Amino acid sequence: MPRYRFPEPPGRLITPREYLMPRRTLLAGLGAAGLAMGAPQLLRAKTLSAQPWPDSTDETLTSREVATGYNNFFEFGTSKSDPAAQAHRLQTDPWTIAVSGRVHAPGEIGMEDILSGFDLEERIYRLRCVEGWSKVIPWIGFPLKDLLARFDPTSDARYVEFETLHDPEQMPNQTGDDIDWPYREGLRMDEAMHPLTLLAVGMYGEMLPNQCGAPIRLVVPWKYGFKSIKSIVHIRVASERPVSSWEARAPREYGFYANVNPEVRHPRWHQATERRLHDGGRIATAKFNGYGEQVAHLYDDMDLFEHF
Ligand SMILES: Nc1nc2c(c(=O)[nH]1)N[C@H]1C(S)=C(S)[C@@H](COP(=O)(O)O)O[C@H]1N2
Ligand SMILES: [Mo]
Repeated sequence: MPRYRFPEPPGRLITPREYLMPRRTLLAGLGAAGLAMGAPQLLRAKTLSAQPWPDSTDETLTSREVATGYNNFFEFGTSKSDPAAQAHRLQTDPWTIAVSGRVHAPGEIGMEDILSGFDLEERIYRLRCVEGWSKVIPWIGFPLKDLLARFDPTSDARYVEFETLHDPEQMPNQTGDDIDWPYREGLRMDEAMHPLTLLAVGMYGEMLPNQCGAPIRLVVPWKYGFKSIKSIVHIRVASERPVSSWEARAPREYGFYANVNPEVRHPRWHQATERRLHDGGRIATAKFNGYGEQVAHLYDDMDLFEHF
């Protein structure tokens, strides 16, 4: 018996035809056999329909091949090709996320509960991601706020911290010291509650491939890529600002906020342009990665040069 079924698609379909044709659901990928094999499963059943974020980009999508072959996932190595070559070692089923800290209902939630709790068939978000290079990806996911709500944050909840799995047997580069493992990231509560802050579970109509952060990762489109932490096992709601892994490693290079700001140089390189991966073209990087209309108000009274 399927553990999750897509309802009938809504009438208005916006996502490009090529991502509607495969007629897949996330369901097949949930089977133990499916995920254990590591390959993203072809998803069966009803049409995967779409209701993207209304202001999502109309830029050309990055091909699936490029998006899944050029990655950063330091747990598997530091070169862009390591994740695709090594991430098959990661066992993503079963998977649970523990939610702790400033919440009234701390606990654990399994991936199948997460997936069955959201109308994923209506949740395709075509968003751009940037960090020197840029991709445009049709994510499947849901706003982080919808998961946080299930755990009922307390009134002094001001930040959210995320942690990736720590298991050097599955993640071979965790024996090295590139990062103080496990990989950790954080958001301020209003950033975490913004509807553009997603937990992604799929892309291109399939379950996330391991190198892209299976089975569940963060996507924060107006921030530099390193904020979008992969393969999350722990979410801690906090009253104090957490210190993220990159910030801990090099505080002058990687700020907590990490908002895309082409005017703020990284000490070792400028951040004014990006290389578009779909055609190799170099283009000017937009402030907030182009999502300023949606998110600039979050930072109205902040100096974004000081809080970079
Ligand atoms: N756990 C974990 N999450 C991670 C990383 C990582 O090394 N480990 N790299 C980050 C960085 S630096 C980037 S640019 C993006 C890359 O995401 P992509 O490979 O899907 O493009 O993932 C982010 N999330
Ligand atoms: Mo990155």
